[in-house]
Amino acid sequence: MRIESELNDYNGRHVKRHEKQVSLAKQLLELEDSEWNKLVDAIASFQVAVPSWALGTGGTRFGRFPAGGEPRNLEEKIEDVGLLHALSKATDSISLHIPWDIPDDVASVKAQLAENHLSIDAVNSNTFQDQKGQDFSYKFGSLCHTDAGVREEAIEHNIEVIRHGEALGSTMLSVWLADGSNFPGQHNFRQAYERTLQSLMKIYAAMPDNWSMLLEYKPYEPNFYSMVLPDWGTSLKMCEACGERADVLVDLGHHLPNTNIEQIVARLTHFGRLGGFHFNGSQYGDDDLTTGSIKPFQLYLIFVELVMAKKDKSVKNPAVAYMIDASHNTKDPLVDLLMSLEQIRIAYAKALLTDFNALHRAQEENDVAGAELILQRAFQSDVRPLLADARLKSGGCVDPIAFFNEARVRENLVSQRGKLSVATGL
Ligand code: PSV
Ligand code: MN
Repeated sequence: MRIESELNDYNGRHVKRHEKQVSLAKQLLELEDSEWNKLVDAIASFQVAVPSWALGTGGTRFGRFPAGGEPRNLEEKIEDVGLLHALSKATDSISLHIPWDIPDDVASVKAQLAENHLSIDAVNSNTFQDQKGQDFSYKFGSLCHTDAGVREEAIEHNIEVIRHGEALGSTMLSVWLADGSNFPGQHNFRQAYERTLQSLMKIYAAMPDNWSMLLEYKPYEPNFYSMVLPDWGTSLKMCEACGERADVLVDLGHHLPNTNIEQIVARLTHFGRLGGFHFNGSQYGDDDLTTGSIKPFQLYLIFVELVMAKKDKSVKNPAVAYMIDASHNTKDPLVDLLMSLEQIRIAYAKALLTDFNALHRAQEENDVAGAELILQRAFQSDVRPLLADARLKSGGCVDPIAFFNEARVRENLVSQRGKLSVATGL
């Protein structure tokens, strides 16, 4: 969908109001122009990948209610992320899931990516479903399986994912395993761990030198008694055993309720093994809700850790891959993703506004109230004009969701792709 002229027209009609808000925000946040511009640049360069599987409706265990106009193939998924990026200027890459997103024509996919100013983020393997024609079943696990044949099949699949990723210019393999047991006694926990590790080591060895592996943990699946990779500690141990280019991936929804995720983030940065994030919102478990919709303060605290780590020269490997991993049932998927992108940048901007020197002093002096007040001061600020300015200065839209609705983007997609189009994948 070509939107440049409509976008310029929309921005032109709203720029006066935006300028007024910028001037008020500068006063309220007590920022000089140079400080404002520095923040705008930092926010503008903060990019979060969108996964190919989040562009359509996900559904629940009981049903799915299509949004209409959902992308039917890889090209249309790239088109949708291109649109999200054109509006938000906050998502310059797409993460693919193999086998759902195997390209028919690599050269034309690359050309389409370049046209949309996008690149390929991590490529994800899928050993949580059996694929047509495969020799063995993952019913009782994949990399952890008792049968070496099944393990080999899952290892080969991951290597095939790496090859597809290489062709498209990716440099990251993301591994999430649904391996686990349903009942007590089913698994020998120690052996299941060891088999998984040996399998992962083979996959790691097959990666090109400039690649890294992201290992995602998750405490439970419905109907499961145990997961082979349930927590950050297990993931960290496996990464350390695999090698320097294996890092832990934190999916916000993959924690039991009330887990202190910000402390996990601090631990992993301390060990130099935080590789990536999957952002989403969660009330109970892996709800895959809009990022920041339930616990915006926790999201801010996570960013405080990330920004602090970046400032700290003793932290090794502070580069982190950011991605949204959400599912949409009642909201329009594209609107939901725009909402998440906004919330993530809001939390980041607030973390950037945090007075870390004062926080450090308060911590050293055991000034408990003072330390908390420093965080609250930044968290309670309204940073939305900063974000809008970052978008405008990068050529995006002053208000992406208002534009999306006014330009009737979903209605246009429905007329092009149909009401019942189904995204390949989840
Ligand atoms: C399943 O929980 C999951 O949502 C994981 O978070 C993965 O990242 C994603 O699916 C794609 O495999
Ligand atoms: Mn995830």
